[in-house]
Amino acid sequence: MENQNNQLNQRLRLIFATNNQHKVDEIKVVIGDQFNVVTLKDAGIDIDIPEPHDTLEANATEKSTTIHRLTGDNVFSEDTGLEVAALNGEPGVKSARYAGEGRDFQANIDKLLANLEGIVDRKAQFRAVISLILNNQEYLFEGICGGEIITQQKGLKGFGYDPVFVPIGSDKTFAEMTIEEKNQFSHRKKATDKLIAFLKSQQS
Ligand code: ITT
Repeated sequence: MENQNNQLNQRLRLIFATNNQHKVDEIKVVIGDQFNVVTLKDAGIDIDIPEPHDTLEANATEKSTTIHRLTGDNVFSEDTGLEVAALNGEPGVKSARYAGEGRDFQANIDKLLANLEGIVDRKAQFRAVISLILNNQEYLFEGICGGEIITQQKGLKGFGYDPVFVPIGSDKTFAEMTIEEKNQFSHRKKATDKLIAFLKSQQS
């Protein structure tokens, strides 16, 4: 037991600056017990972090620096956008609030499908940007998943635009996949893999 506690104490502790439990669930599957990932909730921090900027990078930085300023701890955050080619990259950085301040997943999907009605080119990508603040220095990691937007939503798992997004290499939407299946394709998994590789390189 003491041995186990020692191992736990030695793992690098990182606060994950998000209020999105789906992101926490997906990233925890990738990181496993390699690092001690602490959610805002676990850390007792109840804050709605603003995302006022017009790039994913700047919003990710805003989230990690806000929590870093508050705690002084090592922190990472993640900002993701769905970039649709025929819509000039929209909803992009506005993905969460595409259909309004209510941040309603279904309303966002309805607006997306309405804007793509009759459009043949359905190409899209999810782009995730992770901002890590480690020992007071910031590092950014990106993950991209290409795919297409289907015309009618399918599946009940996941969150956000998952029911209308089919990644390249699959015939299922993200909402028809388990977290493990989604992680075989996902933007978030790719960005997290880069984060893990970097953290390991800093430890050795
Ligand atoms: P935090 O800022 O607290 O991390 P959030 O939900 O506001 O959580 P983002 O600003 O990064 O996160 O996400 C923007 C929106 O993009 C999110 O609300 C979803 O609608 C969508 N989204 C992000 N990742 C997604 C994914 O893996 N699958 C489907 N939709 C996703």
